[in-house]
Amino acid sequence: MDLDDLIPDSEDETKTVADKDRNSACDSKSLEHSMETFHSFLRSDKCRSILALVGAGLSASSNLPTFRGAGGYWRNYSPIDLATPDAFYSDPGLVWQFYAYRRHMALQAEPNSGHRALARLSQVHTVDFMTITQNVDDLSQKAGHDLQKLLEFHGSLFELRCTEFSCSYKSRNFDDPLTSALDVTKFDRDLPHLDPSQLPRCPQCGGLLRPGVVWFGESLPLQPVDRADEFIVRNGVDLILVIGTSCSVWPAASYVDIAKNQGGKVAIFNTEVDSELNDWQFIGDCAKTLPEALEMEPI
Ligand code: BJW
Ligand code: ZN
Repeated sequence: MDLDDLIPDSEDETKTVADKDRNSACDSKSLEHSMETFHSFLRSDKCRSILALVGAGLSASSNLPTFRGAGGYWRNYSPIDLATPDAFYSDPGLVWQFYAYRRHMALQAEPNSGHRALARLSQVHTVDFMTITQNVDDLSQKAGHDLQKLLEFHGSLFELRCTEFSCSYKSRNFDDPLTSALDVTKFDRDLPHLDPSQLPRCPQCGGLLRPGVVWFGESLPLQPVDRADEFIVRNGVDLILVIGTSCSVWPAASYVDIAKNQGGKVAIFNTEVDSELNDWQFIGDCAKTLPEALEMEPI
């Protein structure tokens, strides 16, 4: 597949704003112009290396809540109670119910046109491409994203790890529910207290298993971070696509500045306007704007 195959020759109406055009952003001519300048950059030989930084907004149209903002998890629950090692060790039953619910929701969800547009870009061989995903929901994988070009920075809901220091047990597991006590189809304040014996246990040593996600204060997995850095050293970054992320969590967020410092252009795909000066902002649901920017039709 060639990059040109993914880019429309003519556009229907698009809601895009380039910061350079922001003063006249309401003028539909300038909106079309932004998409045109994006496409001509994408087609040019100045755009040989593309990095995508993905966040929860990419899966919003697949009915998976984001973390921050209206309807986000952190609007109703504290990340301190649910997404830190301390939270897990003080109440593993509560944290496991949160992740059991998230696994259940993610297993019900289907990838949307945004996931599929990125997956198609990952099949293009005329451009160097890598996706850093902060998402743990497996939807990019389900959409057929090339796994060699997908770096899971925050782990996966479907990885289980043993908590015993002396045990290295790790597995991929898609069972739903994981145990009879973890049949959680609603996550609310009236959850039962669970005893650790009701939670997933290690088949090797009997220890408590934990979700293979990265909590606040934990180091990111070395391999994806190394591979992201290698990609940048080898190819540089001509363009970074910043998709459905608030860029509020580090080190993932730092890749925008890393790309900028390399002279890379920045294209934001978000429902909210970003106050930073970016080369392009495509405002709206990225399940719609991303396929428009990258390919002919949302599938
Ligand atoms: C749409 C849309 C639609 C909606 N279309 N758009 C340097 C400076 C400051 C702090 C730190 C630092 N280095 C490290 C830290 C501490 C910390 C951190 O970043 N804290 C910040 C809060 C300040 N980082 C860490 O602890 C990281 N570890 C680390 O750095 O280790 C080294 C170290 C250790 C100890 C000390 C110091 C260093 C680990 C971070 C792990 C984050 N984990 C979580 C939970 C994962 C498991 C789970 O899924 O439950 O990851 S937190 C949560 O936030 C989750 C997400 O991946 C992550 C990012 O959120 P994301 O994806 O951006 O979602 P939202 O909700 O924030 O945004 C959604 C966006 O979409 C919004 O903009 C919407 O507008 C938009 N949107 N619908 C388009 N349809
Ligand atoms: Zn074990």
